[in-house]
Amino acid sequence: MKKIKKPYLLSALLLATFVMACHDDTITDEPAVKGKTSSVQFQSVELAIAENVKDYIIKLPLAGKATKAGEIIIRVNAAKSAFDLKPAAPEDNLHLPVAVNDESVQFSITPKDNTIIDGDVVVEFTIAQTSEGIVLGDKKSLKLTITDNEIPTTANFSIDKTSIKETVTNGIELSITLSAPAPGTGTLNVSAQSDLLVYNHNYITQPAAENGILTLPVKEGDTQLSFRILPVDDARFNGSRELKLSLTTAEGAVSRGLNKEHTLTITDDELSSKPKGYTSGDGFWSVKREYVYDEVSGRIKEVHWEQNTPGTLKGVDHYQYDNSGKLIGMKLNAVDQVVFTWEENRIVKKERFRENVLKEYSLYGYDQAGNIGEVSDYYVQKDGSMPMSFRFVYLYYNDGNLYKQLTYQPIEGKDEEYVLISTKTYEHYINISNPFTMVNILPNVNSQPNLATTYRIEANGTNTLYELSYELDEEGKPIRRTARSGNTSEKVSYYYY
Ligand SMILES: [Ca+2]
Ligand SMILES: [Ca+2]
Ligand SMILES: [Ca+2]
Repeated sequence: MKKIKKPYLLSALLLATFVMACHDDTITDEPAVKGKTSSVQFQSVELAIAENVKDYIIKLPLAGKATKAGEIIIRVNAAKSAFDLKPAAPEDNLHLPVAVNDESVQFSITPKDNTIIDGDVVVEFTIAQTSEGIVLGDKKSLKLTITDNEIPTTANFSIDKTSIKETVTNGIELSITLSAPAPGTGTLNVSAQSDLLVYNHNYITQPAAENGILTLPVKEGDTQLSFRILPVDDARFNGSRELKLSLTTAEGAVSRGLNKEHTLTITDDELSSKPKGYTSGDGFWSVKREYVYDEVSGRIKEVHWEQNTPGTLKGVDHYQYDNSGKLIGMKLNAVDQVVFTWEENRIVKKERFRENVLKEYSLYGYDQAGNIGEVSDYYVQKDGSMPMSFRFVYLYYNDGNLYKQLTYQPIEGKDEEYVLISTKTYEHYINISNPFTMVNILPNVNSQPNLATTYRIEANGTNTLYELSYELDEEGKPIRRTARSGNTSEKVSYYYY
């Protein structure tokens, strides 16, 4: 006998006496509680097995051999389609026969194995009934978890970036690769986000996105998913804009891999190839200009400029137009106001005001071909007077390219008499369009429609010739200009939208 604690000692002794007296088989019909009993229970209350095991044996030990033949009934609580039992369990009851001297009863379970992600199944076995001579131990029930042995397939964007022209309105298909055929059904969500692109306005998706989320269903066996982005073609100069696509959530037979992001650039046909700006200089000094265009009209809206000499100066000039699109002014870096005066469809005067006070002005004269032939600059002096400071004369080739700029200064005290102080000469041009003139006379005028290949400057008794060479992009637009003279060279880089 096992040790028994004191309060039960007496009854235990009585029971022991009784058992010893009644060990004879002749009294097997006596109530079991009065006879020798064995107890039955599960070995544990919880257990997990994989979906793909076969004939897994679940044993219920009998503490004390069985003294009588009988049976133990175990109630099975689960969707029975998930497994087979041996013996079978009609009406959810497993009948396990017990023979005399049995030390255990058992049954086996074979889960239904499949290739799909169908989740775990929990089966509860409960000892519902025992025959005479068998009592219940503590572990009356077993919670058996049949774990699904399929793992989700992994979804990754096939590539991380693409671009599409706004005009390709049937769109682009973007694919998502699955690492293995999908073991079941699932759902993958893709978010579409952009600072500049608005759904329905600038693009749509197939399947349609709801609140920026596309829902892609996954079918069993799928090895790839895809969706389409369809740009909306508009007439606006809206430039290249990025759409960020992200795999946000995955459910069921699919999980997210490492390549969760894809950037789609929608390029604009209106702004495409327009001059964006340039940088020039070397390590010590540099100049930068960037042009920003109005989205509706396509006209230059702002010029962002920066100078490093080596101290940095930068600012933004805003161009101002009237209703007909004429450039009527510029706000320079939010300080100075430039006003253009037009006559017969051309600018004849430019004035610069600071706090409404005129600081300088220029007068423009045109030659017979309509080119600007002469410019006179007038600056305010300390005494408040505004004499002419410089006079420029421009000479052109027949095709409108600038040939020579002559710079004069008035001779003090002598009316209408000038001294030539410098000339710039462009002796050769090549037949390639030049979006960035080297001589900005007025912002709405290109004095060099073609690329110049030489540039000569004569000033202070010197005469320097620069050879200009260009690097072109695949569309034939200049992307770099190198000016060489002797051992010195200077580079300018040009950029486009
Ligand atoms: Ca499965
Ligand atoms: Ca367009
Ligand atoms: Ca556009």
